[in-house]
Amino acid sequence: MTGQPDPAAPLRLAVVGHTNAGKTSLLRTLTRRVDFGEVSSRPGTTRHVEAVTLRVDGRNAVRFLDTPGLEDAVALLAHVGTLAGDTRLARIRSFLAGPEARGSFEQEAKVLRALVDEADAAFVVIDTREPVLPKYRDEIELLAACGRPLMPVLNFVRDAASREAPWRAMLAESGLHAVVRFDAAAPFTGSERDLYTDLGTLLPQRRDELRAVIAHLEREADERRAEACRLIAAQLVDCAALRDTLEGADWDDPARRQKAVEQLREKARARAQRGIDALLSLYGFRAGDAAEAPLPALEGRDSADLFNPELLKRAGLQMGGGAVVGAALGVVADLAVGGASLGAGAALGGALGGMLSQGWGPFGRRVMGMLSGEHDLSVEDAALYVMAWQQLHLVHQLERRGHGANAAAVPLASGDGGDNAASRLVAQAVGLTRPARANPQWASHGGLRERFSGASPEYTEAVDAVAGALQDAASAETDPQAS
Ligand SMILES: Nc1nc2c(ncn2[C@@H]2O[C@H](COP(=O)(O)OP(=O)(O)OP(=O)(O)O)[C@@H](O)[C@H]2O)c(=O)[nH]1
Ligand SMILES: [Mg+2]
Repeated sequence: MTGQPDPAAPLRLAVVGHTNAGKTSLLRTLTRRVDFGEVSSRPGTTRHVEAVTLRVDGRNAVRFLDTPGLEDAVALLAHVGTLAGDTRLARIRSFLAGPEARGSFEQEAKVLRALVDEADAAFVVIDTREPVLPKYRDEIELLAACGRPLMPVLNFVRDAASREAPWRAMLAESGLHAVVRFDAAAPFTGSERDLYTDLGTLLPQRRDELRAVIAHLEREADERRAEACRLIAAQLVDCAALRDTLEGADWDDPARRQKAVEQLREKARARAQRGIDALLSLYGFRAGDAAEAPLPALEGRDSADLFNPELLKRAGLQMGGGAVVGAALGVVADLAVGGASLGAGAALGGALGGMLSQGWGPFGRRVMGMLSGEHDLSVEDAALYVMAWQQLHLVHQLERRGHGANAAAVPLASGDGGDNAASRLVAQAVGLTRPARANPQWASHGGLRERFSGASPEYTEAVDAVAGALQDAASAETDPQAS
């Protein structure tokens, strides 16, 4: 159990602490596994020691042990004090070998056994909302007696009730000077890096392994964001390619026309929902974790709906005021009705453009009679902008969210951030979907899993271009100085 580490063996880290401190939540967040263990606000949730590994470059780099919460440290410390042994660790071993370890202190014994026999070090998770009670001092003393390096992890530090200072003071008194702040529900940017870096000060002989873990996590984060941008880009290109054709008679009937508009909107919403689900799963969350899903939406009611008129209006401004689509079909301008553009089709030619942009009225009166051909409906750029912005914002949230919180879902943004570098880049990304307007067959690439197989080079090129602009937008949003 002691001596030099086997370089092929994973680093073994026990996660210990008082019941309900957020141990299982921390592990979910560190391993990005929303399905690991059971998380609940009721105490005593985790009943057994459970392992979960973090793989780095194809090998098991860290083996975490989730443990049950400590409940009765005061009584246990008193009991251990009565046992035979020259050292604290010897007395802990006597306890683990004795009958009480299978009796009234069974829960505590599981924790201490994991620490003594199966761990190289431990994270001690602390609910900093709690006052520093004597029982918590006893917990630290018991854990320290196990002779393993301990790294306190201050949890719930974002909570208004957090009492970080007295906890830090108590830990320092106990000889625990390396302390990490970590909110398992909403981790700070870089706090994972701090966690492993500081652990390296306690485990100097494992420092290189820990550096490799950090490098891997950062690479993974970059790759995840690039993949997220490709997913959003595929949704946008797919939606830009959506095109429904209306026969002349359906076109002439306002009710049928409106129905066709709504059908197209539904298609766009369904695709957006698929994009959201794909993003959630990419970040290790479950579908349904994003609140205010745009489906099913009542027009104008749902603040996060793609076709919310207010959002479209703002998006239209950001897009440069116009709703100019369908250029590849030879159409100069579109008649936009709440985000579903009523493309006039190639047959119209350019001459009617100015008139069409006036709205339904003039169109109905002056043009309707002239036309009896087919008409194309397509999704307006402004709606694509709303979709891109919402999904990018979701990515931003997911990057900052822990996997332990089973409470609040991620809200979908109901507006953009105004005119800034990020929103200009989003507008640029939408502009890059243009080739899709001339390729209605691309709309069927919507199945995300197979989105790149069998796709034409033009399609892949368009998705890559849009994804590139979205990546720039994501960086601009994360770091406003970056652009
Ligand atoms: N706001 C917030 N909630 C958290 C945080 N960490 C955990 N929680 C919540 O606190 C409760 C307890 O979390 P668990 O992860 O089950 O705690 P535990 O230490 O594993 O508990 P036991 O297994 O019972 O010992 C759950 O409701 C979590 O969602 C945090 O950092 N911030
Ligand atoms: Mg637990």
